[in-house]
Amino acid sequence: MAKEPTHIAGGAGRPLAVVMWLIPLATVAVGMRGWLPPLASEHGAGIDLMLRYLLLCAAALLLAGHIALGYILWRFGGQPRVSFRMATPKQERTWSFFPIILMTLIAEGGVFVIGLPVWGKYYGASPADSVVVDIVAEQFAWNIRYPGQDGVFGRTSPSLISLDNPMGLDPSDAAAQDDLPSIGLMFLPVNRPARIRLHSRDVLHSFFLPFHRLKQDVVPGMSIDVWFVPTQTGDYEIACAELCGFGHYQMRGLLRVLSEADFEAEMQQMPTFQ
Ligand SMILES: [Cu+2]
Repeated sequence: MAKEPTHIAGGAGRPLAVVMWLIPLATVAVGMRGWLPPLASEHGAGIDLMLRYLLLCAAALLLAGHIALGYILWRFGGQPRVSFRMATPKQERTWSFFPIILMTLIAEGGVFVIGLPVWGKYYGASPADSVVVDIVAEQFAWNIRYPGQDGVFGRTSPSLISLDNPMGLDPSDAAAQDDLPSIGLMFLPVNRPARIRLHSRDVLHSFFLPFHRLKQDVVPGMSIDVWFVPTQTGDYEIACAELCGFGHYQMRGLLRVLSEADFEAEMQQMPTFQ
């Protein structure tokens, strides 16, 4: 004869139930603190909303699950034995299907309704008056380039890469003459769209502007564009969010967001490639 299952929690059922309730409550209370850095871009509001919505869904599920588990411990923990009544296969199917539908509607629905428009804008075509910046990531620096007066980026070639010419700009190309290269320092005008064109010279990097809620992997062999509108002037860190090698920690740059007039003045002062 099969041995009857004995109780698991015994007399400790009620203290365990309290722990079961307190842990998620403490987690949610800590999570309510504002963890995000102050927002400094237009599209970032949509990203923050998406993040808060998903955290709220996760918190509700965490609380609901722990309240139910705690209740079972509180109610039945002290019993000398627990008898199990197994569900029928049909009941199991029904109760598996129900949470799938609920989660799809609540969480995935939120992703589609809130997240998809932000995603579409982030990767979509940028307005005609956008400032375009070309960035080549390398171990362990951000090579930044503006097209200069002619508005056209000059030709580049990997064979021309050197210490003095880290982006491999071609001096024989007329469009390259007035290009404005910079290492680790990027200027942008406030309240004007900026299109960032990302390439990598070596390994996988990730272009990260935490205050602007902008993060994009930089993949060797690919050219990836994202665009955003900075809404605050000031200095912001450009970080690499990909563990890209031993010097990863020092792969930092600076984004300086200026007024339109200051930005134009800065562009005038930057030395051209040739
Ligand atoms: Cu990196």
